[in-house]
Amino acid sequence: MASSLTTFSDEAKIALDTFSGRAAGLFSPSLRLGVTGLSRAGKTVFISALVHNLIHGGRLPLFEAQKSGRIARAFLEEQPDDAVPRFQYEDHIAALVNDRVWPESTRAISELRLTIEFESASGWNRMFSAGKLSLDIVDYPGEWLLDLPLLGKSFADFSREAMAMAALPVRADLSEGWRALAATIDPNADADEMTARRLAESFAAYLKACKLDERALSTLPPGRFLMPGDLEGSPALTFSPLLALGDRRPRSGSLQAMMERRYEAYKTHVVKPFFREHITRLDRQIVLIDAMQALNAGPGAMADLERAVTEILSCFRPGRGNFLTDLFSRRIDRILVAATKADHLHHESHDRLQAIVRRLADRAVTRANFTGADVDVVAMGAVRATREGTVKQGRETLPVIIGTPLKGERINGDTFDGKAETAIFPGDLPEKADAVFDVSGSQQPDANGPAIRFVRFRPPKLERTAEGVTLSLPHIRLDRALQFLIGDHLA
Ligand SMILES: Nc1nc2c(ncn2[C@@H]2O[C@H](COP(=O)(O)OP(=O)(O)OP(=O)(O)O)[C@@H](O)[C@H]2O)c(=O)[nH]1
Ligand SMILES: [Mg+2]
Repeated sequence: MASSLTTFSDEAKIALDTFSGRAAGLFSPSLRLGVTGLSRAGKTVFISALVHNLIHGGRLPLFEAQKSGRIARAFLEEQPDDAVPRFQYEDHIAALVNDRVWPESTRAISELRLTIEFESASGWNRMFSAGKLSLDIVDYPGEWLLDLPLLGKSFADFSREAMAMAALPVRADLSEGWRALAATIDPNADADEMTARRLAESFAAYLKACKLDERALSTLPPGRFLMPGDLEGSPALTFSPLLALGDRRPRSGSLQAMMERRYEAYKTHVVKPFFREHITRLDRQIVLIDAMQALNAGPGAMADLERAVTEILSCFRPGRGNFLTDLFSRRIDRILVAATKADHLHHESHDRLQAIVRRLADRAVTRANFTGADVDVVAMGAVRATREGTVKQGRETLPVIIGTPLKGERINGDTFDGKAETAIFPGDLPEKADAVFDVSGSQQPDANGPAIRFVRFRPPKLERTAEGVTLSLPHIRLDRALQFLIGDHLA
């Protein structure tokens, strides 16, 4: 299978990249960090908060190099790749800090280089290393990552899996229209552009519906069907899985042959270049998960999130079992699975959130048969938009979170104006992590109402010092994430 997937020129190109990467690395050690997550997971906010806290010497007690005062300075430098858009750090920070609004949704890849000058903790290292680390941070739409498994799947495999997934209880009603249409189509009929388009549009509409808040599903390839970018309307995006494909090769000129060709074109022209140019060069990876939204939507969404994480991990699995590993020029040695937006919960629930995500990651690691990289888990809030308090209700004292809900958010019929601060009791996460994955009891979302209820908050108001300097963005366990992701390179 491998030979049909990689051409000689791919491998040669990757070898060259590796070589030049290594050569460059001699002069300035660099670490490439991939920030992955489905859309709205919090990638842009995470990167902005990470850079802001490092540049402004934020409070990072669990980040050893910072805590022990060994970081001399952190600053932005010109990024290594001229052809990749720069991550608009300054704009995002201005929005967060000055206007207290969240950054807009990102639609394409971007990159940023942060250089850290530090003093090594060991005298031996101090002698040999320059005490300088360049952190290259790559931000890209998470949906695109879910395309990687397609590289190993034929059109028939893809069709079979897509059909099986569409029939799951949590998706069946959303996919009904597309499945009904697909059932009327004979794959052996003559290829016809209008049929292809109707099928593709119906399939894309189903994928988009899965992504909405109420379902919050995660495993939705092909990623460009959700975020087409400049490929909108191109033949490489005008295909759909087909029903009842035989084992025989499709007749030339048939609809099946056409769909298959376009599926292969999607892999060759969309998935592979992205993979080759960005993913194979990563050293570390953080996978951001908005578990809050999936928890809100129910066990079906949690199971789907787990499937997405499993598929992602299988792409990074080293060894012979993985056709993708031959392509890697560097080896990802650490992956952090981070539940974001923990500031929506009182800290008493953080351990439970972390237990749920650990449970999810552990099962994904087992299912993906994953070894070779350290995988860790953290419940994190890249930007902490709330503070904590208590509210008395009758004899009970409830732990609450206090913040400014975004304009238009609602709770119990009240609509917020985006100005007033409010105390909210978000509810408790279940004590046992298993409970949130259990689809046997309630397969439809919201059968018993959501376990937790959350509203979106505005970014926090930052204090200014007497000199008028704005303090760094508050966070929850961003320092722990940093320690895991880059701490060893600053030892
Ligand atoms: N309270 C809180 N909200 C957050 C945090 N991170 C992200 N959010 C919310 O989640 C939304 C999405 O965050 P982004 O960082 O833009 O998400 P993204 O992964 O870059 O999304 P795309 O660019 O659409 O792929 C924000 O607009 C905030 O409402 C956080 O740490 N705390
Ligand atoms: Mg973004």
